[in-house]
Amino acid sequence: MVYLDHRAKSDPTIFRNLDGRLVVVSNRVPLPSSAAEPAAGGLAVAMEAVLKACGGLWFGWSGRTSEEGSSEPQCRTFGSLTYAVCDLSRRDAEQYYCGFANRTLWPICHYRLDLADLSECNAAAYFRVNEQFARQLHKMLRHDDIIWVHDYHLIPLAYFLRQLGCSNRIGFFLHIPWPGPAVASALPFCQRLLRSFGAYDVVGFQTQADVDNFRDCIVSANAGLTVGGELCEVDGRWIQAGAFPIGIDTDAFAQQARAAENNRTVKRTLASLGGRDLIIGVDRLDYSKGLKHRVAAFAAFLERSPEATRARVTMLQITPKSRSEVPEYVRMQRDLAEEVGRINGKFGDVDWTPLRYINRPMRPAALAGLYRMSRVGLVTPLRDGMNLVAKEYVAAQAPDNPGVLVLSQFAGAAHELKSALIINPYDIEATSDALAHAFAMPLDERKDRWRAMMAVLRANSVHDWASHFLEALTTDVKGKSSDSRVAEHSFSNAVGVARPEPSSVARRAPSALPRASSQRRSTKGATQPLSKTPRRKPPLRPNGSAIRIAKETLLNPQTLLTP
Ligand code: ADQ
Repeated sequence: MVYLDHRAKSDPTIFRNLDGRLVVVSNRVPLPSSAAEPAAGGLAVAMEAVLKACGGLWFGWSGRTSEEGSSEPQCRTFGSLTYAVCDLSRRDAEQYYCGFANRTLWPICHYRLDLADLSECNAAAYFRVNEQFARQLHKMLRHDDIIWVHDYHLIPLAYFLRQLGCSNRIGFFLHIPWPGPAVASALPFCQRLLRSFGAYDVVGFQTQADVDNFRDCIVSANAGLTVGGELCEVDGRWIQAGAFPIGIDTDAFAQQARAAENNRTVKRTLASLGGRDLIIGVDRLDYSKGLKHRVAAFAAFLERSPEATRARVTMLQITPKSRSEVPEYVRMQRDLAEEVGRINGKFGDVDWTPLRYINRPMRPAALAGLYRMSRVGLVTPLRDGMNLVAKEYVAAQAPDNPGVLVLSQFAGAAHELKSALIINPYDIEATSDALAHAFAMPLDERKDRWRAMMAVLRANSVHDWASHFLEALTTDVKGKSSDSRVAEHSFSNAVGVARPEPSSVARRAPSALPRASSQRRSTKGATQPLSKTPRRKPPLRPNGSAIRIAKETLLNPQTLLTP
């Protein structure tokens, strides 16, 4: 079976050798106020590096709302890179962004069915806004643009672009986990969502486990069929679904950490510790990050390790608030602050605050220095697509005296950083034991583990990640153009294998389309057949009941990766 090895060293010239312009689409676009101002966040930095190397267009939501939203994107160009952003109406921002994206897709993809809002009007807004974005983007597209769509906010975007006659190569990368059918089937319009993946040419996930889950969902929701390798047929089109684990700019981050010795925040922190060892946690304030479990594990560690209490080991948890407009986040914020107060009250002393809890973002240089001075990086998400903090912590360490990474088995990063101390974050005692283990670990073992992890990070930087994805997107492994239908002969000719026998194919029954066939229109005379199966209307009502959503929503633009 022919498929790309995403772990092979990338070809950096791919950025420059793209045949067409690169168009990146993400929910939020970090519009700089000047060409010199760097974008914030891993994704932003990575995409900016790629777009600067090859030029292109970055399209998405401005993060602003107005009564009506904007009908035309506002564009700004810096050198060869154009940013195009649209405002949303308040209602759309509330229902699409705070609603379906952050209160339905986010919790379900993070296995939190208990927190999912299954409101039908939010789901409708999600498809409506995606259609709106597609219309606005379509006007700006050239025939040879390569389009790369990011994250769960925009799953159906390509479907709507195809409806408008777009036949460009379109790829999608999901930054968060994709659950198996038992969980994903709780999504309102689950089949419709899954079938809209069929409009992409390449769909990328963080881990092979996510890919496997996706393939299982396709089959179990009757949305398509899967064959060996990375190919799936979804809604009559072949898509390549593969794992493309995201990396960081390893060497640049390591360099930043080395230089951070002179950083003011780092110096102040060091002085305030008075020689005590530091454990560091860095996360957006999000229930997926396992913060409640983490502080409980730290308290258990103090409880169970008299030496740690005597040595006054300190934990620094840097956690900027996020999604404060979503009620679950407000509750979590309050509960966590209370718990931190309780732990400090119980263990603290007049000159020792065991748990320093900060709700502010930090500049990357300070963050890199704080990672470097920390004896332990404590990363305990209950579920995470990748978790870049784990990778940043490793990259920031001093080679001659590296700290220890304690990492949740439920982070995508655990699939790569196997030399970390891998823990089950739900198991508070095991996590507290891992902390004790980390402090007792001899220098040689720390060095060995760090070297192994650093080799992994160096072999797959964020630039490798982008270039692997773009290689896949610009390589026609399926022997088809984006506007072609699945053809028996083109499949076997292109990949050099016989079309699989029906027995080796997980088959789906004819099923509903993302939209009724009468709505499949095209513009400029370019028809875009999307399915060869008989069509039925999709079920319109999701299961479950609507949970009340906040009416007065204050959008708080976040500069982190997945606000
Ligand atoms: P996030 O859920 O935001 O990302 P993560 O991967 O850890 O999580 O990335 C967070 C980024 O924000 C890191 O680069 C980190 O340095 C930065 N950050 C966090 N707290 C900060 C603070 N206080 N100050 C400054 N910077 C801070 C989503 C998915 C992840 C996936 C990424 C990338 O949820 O699973 O790894 O996208 O694909």
